[in-house]
Amino acid sequence: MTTSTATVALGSNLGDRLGQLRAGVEGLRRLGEVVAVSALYETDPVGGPDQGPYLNAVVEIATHLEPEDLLAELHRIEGDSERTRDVLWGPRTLDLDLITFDNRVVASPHLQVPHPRAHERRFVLAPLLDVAPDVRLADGTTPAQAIARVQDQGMERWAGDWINGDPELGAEANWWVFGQFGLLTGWLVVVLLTARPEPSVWLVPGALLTLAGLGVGIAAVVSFGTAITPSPQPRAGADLVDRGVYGLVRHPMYGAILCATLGVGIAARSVPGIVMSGLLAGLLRLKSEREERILGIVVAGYGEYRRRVSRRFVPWIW
Ligand code: PH2
Ligand code: MG
Ligand code: MG
Repeated sequence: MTTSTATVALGSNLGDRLGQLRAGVEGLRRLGEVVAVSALYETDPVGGPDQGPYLNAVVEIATHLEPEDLLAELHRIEGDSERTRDVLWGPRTLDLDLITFDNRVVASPHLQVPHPRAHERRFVLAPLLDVAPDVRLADGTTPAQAIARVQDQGMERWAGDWINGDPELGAEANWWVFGQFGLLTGWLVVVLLTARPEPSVWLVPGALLTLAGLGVGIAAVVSFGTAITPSPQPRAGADLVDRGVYGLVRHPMYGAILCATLGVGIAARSVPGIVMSGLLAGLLRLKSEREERILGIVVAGYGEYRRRVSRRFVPWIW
């Protein structure tokens, strides 16, 4: 029996995207030997209607199947993921595309190999470069040559073993925590040094804001549970928390910290303290953006949650 080497591109932008990609690789293991799995990529959608970002990867398999039979099996695996095929290039739970098959050229009505558009798509080329840099694409180029022309298509690469573990922010996670507590310490020192103790009209609104912040902070811990952490890296196997204050904003703890520090600054009439709260707001905004990138991959349903709960820190406002 002859063994052939094929590359298959996987994509998902609906529901539990990572879970579906893993299920796709599991399905491919039944068609032959999975020789290599690329890194995981989050990619801007290319073509089609307005739709959410994709997760993409490429797998190389050694198989005894012929191209047409392999294609039929890919469609069967897609069917197992309850894929619906209503919109051309529209959102899908799992898409498996045959990219190359040895160095064979197939041109039949329902199958073209090498894939006729792979060389125009960074979401195929980047992961293909990870596993099979020497393949020839439909226009005769290699992945490295073709990718130079599509650098404008947005993507982020998540290195590491995404089959057995979650994507990780790595050392970056620690820097965000370090920055956050550094700014909080700076804020405290600045407020203590510049507070104006004589009573003023600012005392009551400042104190109310501080109490509101403390209340929201406690409510966030109650909703999230004791597994709450200052790290932007989600814990392994984390579930979506969308109850309580997490139904009002996506980052109630950050909202609480901003509210409380601003309240203290106002009550103490410390302009430098208020400026520090502003810096903290900027840092927490950037931190939450990085955090949401990885939450969107690791926590099933986060994309839908993000659309439902549209504000990060302050209901209706921010
Ligand atoms: N698949 C499509 C259409 N557009 N865009 C990205 N980023 N990733 C995909 O897998 C993808 C796409 C049709 O299959
Ligand atoms: Mg496709
Ligand atoms: Mg397809």
